[in-house]
Amino acid sequence: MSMKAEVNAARLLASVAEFAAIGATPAGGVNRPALSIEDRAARRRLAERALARGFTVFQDGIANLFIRREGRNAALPPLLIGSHLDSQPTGGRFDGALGTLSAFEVLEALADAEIETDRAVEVVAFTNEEGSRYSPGCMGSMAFAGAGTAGDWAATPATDGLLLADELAATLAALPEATVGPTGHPISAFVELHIEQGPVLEQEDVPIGVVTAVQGTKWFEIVFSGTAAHAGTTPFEFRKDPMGAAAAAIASLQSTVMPADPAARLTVGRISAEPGSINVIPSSVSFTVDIRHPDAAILAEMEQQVRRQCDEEGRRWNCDVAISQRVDMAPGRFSSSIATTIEDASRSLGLKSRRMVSGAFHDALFVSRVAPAAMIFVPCRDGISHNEAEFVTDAHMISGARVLLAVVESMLQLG
Ligand code: HGY
Ligand code: MN
Ligand code: MN
Repeated sequence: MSMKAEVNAARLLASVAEFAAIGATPAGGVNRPALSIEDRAARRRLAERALARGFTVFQDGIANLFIRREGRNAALPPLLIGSHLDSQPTGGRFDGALGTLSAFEVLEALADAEIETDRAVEVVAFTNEEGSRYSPGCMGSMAFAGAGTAGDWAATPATDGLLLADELAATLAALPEATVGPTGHPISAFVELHIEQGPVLEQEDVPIGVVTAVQGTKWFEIVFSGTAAHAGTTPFEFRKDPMGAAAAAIASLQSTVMPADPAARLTVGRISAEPGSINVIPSSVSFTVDIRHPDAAILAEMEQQVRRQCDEEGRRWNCDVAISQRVDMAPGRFSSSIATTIEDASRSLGLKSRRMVSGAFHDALFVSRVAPAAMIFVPCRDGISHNEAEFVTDAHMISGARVLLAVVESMLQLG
């Protein structure tokens, strides 16, 4: 597979550094919540870069941002590449941004080489992949795949209180150069580059991960409700203490689910008590539960275990319990032919690769429901992600972008 275009390594690294400054945190990460001012700044910068190269820029109803380099035949569905620009509150500067900027670099490399393609190539920055400010995650790619609409989530309050509908409208309005079109359009295929966010590639010293599947994910919001009362005057037998119920339920789940199954994942990421006063027995305690597993049936069983445990502690502590599900992502498999193309591209560049399942969910999981899709992983230091210390070496960034370009050339039969 001889490549016709070449990644401009210095330009790619400069792009990553430039976007790392948008929403930068003092500890070296980024805080670019979905549909926030920082997210809009990153979108604007990417759109400006695109327009300067003569690419067209458009958005859809959920503010997925698309950059299009025309091909000879506009009637052909475009090849889509890209990822997301939103981040966790204390996120790393590579999660999502590296895939989006590597995809943009591919477009620039094709333009630099003045390569004409039959079909257009589009880069996408999907809206709200993280799901941290607004749950669920992958809103943009879900809407693109017809698995939800902006209307479904319009009234969702952000963790900072602003309604999604308002922040979405402001985000669309902040980029008047990007015409707003329908949500979801035909594509020939989708390839997403992303950091692994786990330790496997680094431990095995393999620069390219060929992602064949994504495990399933379920998110829950659990609220125990009791009776607010005085911390000093209320004996144990008079208490309806939701913190006791929540602590017992969390302790029980933490000590049983993951120890029993190395493939199982359970995370309690957020907990809060109302009224949150040191000398008041809370009236309610709410916390989130994120469970994951590659096997759908086992994931369903894990859900039942969470529900059983919470019901049991609710009874034991004489509290009410309300469990609402926020995310239900079934495990998904990617295109085996694109996976082979990624392997061939890696080999042609002299790069080792290995097939793997993603522990994190990604936009490609939903796009794979409407078009052939696959992912390219690059290693990150100590497997750390969703952490300001997230780090990827220059060499791995450049290798990843070169493989993405070679895959695009191969899928467009340019090689
Ligand atoms: O949570 C996830 O798997 C993704 O990284 N947002
Ligand atoms: Mn991501
Ligand atoms: Mn992430």
